[in-house]
Order: sequence, then C-alpha cells, then structure tokens
Amino acid sequence: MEARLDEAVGLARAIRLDVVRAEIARIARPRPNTLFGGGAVGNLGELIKDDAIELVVVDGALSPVQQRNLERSWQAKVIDRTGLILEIFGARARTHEGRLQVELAALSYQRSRLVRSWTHLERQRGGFGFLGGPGESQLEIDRRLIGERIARLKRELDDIKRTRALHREARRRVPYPVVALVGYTNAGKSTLFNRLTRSAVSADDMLFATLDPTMRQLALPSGRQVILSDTVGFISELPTHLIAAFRATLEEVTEANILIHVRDAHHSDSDAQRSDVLAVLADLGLDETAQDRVIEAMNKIDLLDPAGRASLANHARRNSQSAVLSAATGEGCDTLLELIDNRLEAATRPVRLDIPLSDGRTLAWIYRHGEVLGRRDDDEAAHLSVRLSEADIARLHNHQRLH
Ligand SMILES: Nc1nc2c(ncn2[C@@H]2O[C@H](COP(=O)(O)OP(=O)(O)OP(=O)(O)O)[C@@H](O)[C@H]2O)c(=O)[nH]1
Ligand SMILES: [Mg+2]
Repeated sequence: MEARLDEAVGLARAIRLDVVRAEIARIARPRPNTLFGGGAVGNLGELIKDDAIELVVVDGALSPVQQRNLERSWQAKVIDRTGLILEIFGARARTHEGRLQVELAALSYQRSRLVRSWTHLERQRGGFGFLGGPGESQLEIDRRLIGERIARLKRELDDIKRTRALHREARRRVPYPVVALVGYTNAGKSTLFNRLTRSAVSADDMLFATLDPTMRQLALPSGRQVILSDTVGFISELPTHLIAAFRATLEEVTEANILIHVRDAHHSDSDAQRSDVLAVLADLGLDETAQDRVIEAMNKIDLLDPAGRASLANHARRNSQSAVLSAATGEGCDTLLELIDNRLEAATRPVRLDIPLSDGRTLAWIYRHGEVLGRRDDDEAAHLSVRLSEADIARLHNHQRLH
C-alpha cells in the first residue's frame, strides 16, 4: 500500500501538482454514493478545508456519482486514477498521433461515464481538461457530439496507421531487426536508450516521461545493426481506454524482433510491476511462445547493496534471458548488447538461394554472413543451401530485388 501511495504521489507530480497531503484511506465497505463512509468523508473534508486543498485525487476508480457527491461535500475538484493518468498523457502527447490517441481515450472514458450516469448529470466536463479552467467545466457535451468526434478520431487514426504500415514496409527494405524497450513507467527505459544510443531523449524521475515512440539505429558488438525503440511505459491498472487508443502504437512494439523488458530492480514493488507489464503484453497479443523474444534487463543495480547485487547476478548467470545492469553508470550494458547479439544470431533458419555466378559480391557476402550447408553449381548459377539470420535473409531478398 505504501508503494502504491508513493506511485500515486508520483503520478500527481508528473503534471506538477503540488501535493499537500497523501493518505491511505481504509474502506471497509465501499458506499455507492461517496465511496468512503460518512465519517471518512467528514474527516477528509476537514483536512481539505484546513489546508485549502483545491484538488483531491482518489487513486482508484470513482463512479461519476461518487465523484460529484465528493466534489459537493468537499468543495474541491475530485478526480480518480484514470482521470489523472489521462491528464498526464494529455500533457505529454507531442506528436499529432499521440494527441489524437489521448483525445480518443479521454472521450471514450467520458462517454462511458456519461452513459452510466446519464440521468444524474446535467453537465459534463469539457474537452479532456479535467483540471482545466472555469469555461471548460461549464461546457455541455452532448453524447451524440462525443460519438461523432470519436468516430472522426478513429478514422484519422486509421489513416495514420495505414501510412505507418507503409513506412514500416519501407523500413523492412532496410531490414534491420527492431529491438524494443518495454517496462513499467520510470523503470529506466529512456536512460538505457540514451546510454546505448548515446542520445539525449528526455529521461526524468517522473512517471510517464516518455509518451511518443523514438527510434535510433544501434550497432551491436558483432557489427550487426539494429533499430532500438523507446516508448511509453506501463502502469498497473492502465486505463483500458488508453490501451485501446494506443493499441496501434503498442502492437507495433510487440512486433519487434526482440523486446527488452526493463525492470527497476531496486523498486520495492518490482515483482508486481513485472506482472503488470506481462499482463499488458499478453493483452496486446504477445503470447507465451513469444517469451523467447523477451530479455529481462534488471536495471538500477547501482542502488542495490552488495547482497542484493550478488543474488541478482546469480539469477542472471543461471538464466540467459536476463541481464543485470545500471543504465545510469553503464555497468552491465555490454552484456545486454551481447545477449541481444546472441539472440539475433540464434534466430537463423536454412534457406535455398540461387545466385548468378557472375554476382561474386553477393556470393562473398553470403559466405561472410551465413553458414553454407551445401552448394551445387551449374553454368549459370550457384545453388546454395545456407543458414542465415532472419535479418540477413530479409536484407538479401531486398538486395536481390535491386538487381
Ligand atoms: N540510480 C539509477 N537511476 C536510474 C537508472 N536508470 C534510470 N534511472 C533513473 O530513473 C528515473 C526514470 O528513468 P527513465 O529513463 O526516464 O525511465 P522510463 O522507463 O523511460 O520512464 P517513463 O518514460 O516515464 O516510462 C530517472 O530519474 C533516471 O535517472 C539506474 O540505472 N540507476
Ligand atoms: Mg521514458
């Protein structure tokens, strides 16, 4: 519970709210009208009044009725966990697509609340500025208008998705394998991304610092080139509306050749965070069989005491799926790169190739990159049976297309 409270405070700080108090409120029996019992509503009301608190975040789910009743009795704005996360995403979205996705999520969230509480609500908050200024909160949003806007957003996002599919197709023609960083928010994905690619994307001690995906080319120790991607982090109870809206982005991540699951090994809730991430990945269609595409990166080991480090290092030695590292100091990062290299190396399959004898360059390339299992030459061509990596197979196909 303490860890969860810390996280809630972190979420609030992520949009620079000034947190005056943070409390764990025990609820024996959730009340349909106020969530909290009468006594708790009163006590909290006193605190809110004494400290002149303007906004109360309930780190759970509130029904629209509960939200409205609490706002009335506390004379303060009240939002729940989903509302807060949507607000953060709204503040973070930079790209056109990101903004559309967040708006879609926020509107779907609002519509679901509108439906449930239709009879109770005379007014609904406007836009997705849950915390917005006075004008906004007065806006009346008609269900039909929301529906139309949602439909338009979905169409626009579909268009973007199609364009991106074309881009992806183009990328396949320079077919470097894609290595995607995934993990709980604040686990250190962007720090690792910067460390490995020597870039400077924003990596802050802030939940959901990254929203829009970033990609860079990276050379592995073997010389093999890959594309490294950094993207949005996960969190427990990630709002379903957000997952739905970000589905296209997130599914692309799960299509990567290798996924690096970056974990904060120092976090007291590290194991629970791991389960949350795996649950979201499973929800996105990454099944058990895809597990051999996942490498676990136990990050922030610089913060562990020697015993903690030793036990992690032990675990990693027994487990080739796991690396122990510090993105901050760089320790262990080479080992991670080697693991990626090995994994890509292992992902090979035998193919048959017919190469014109005149094409000495391609033949030489094949001998350099693959394991030639058999060869038969006729007047025109060499007929080869070769074991090659997926990436090299793609590269070769592309190369031949150029002839
Ligand atoms: N001590 C220590 N801190 C780290 C390490 N890696 C990351 N951090 C810190 O952890 C915080 C979060 O790092 P980010 O790289 O932004 O995390 P992220 O996973 O990209 O987070 P989101 O984009 O919010 O999902 C920052 O304050 C980093 O400086 C590490 O190896 N050791
Ligand atoms: Mg990040």
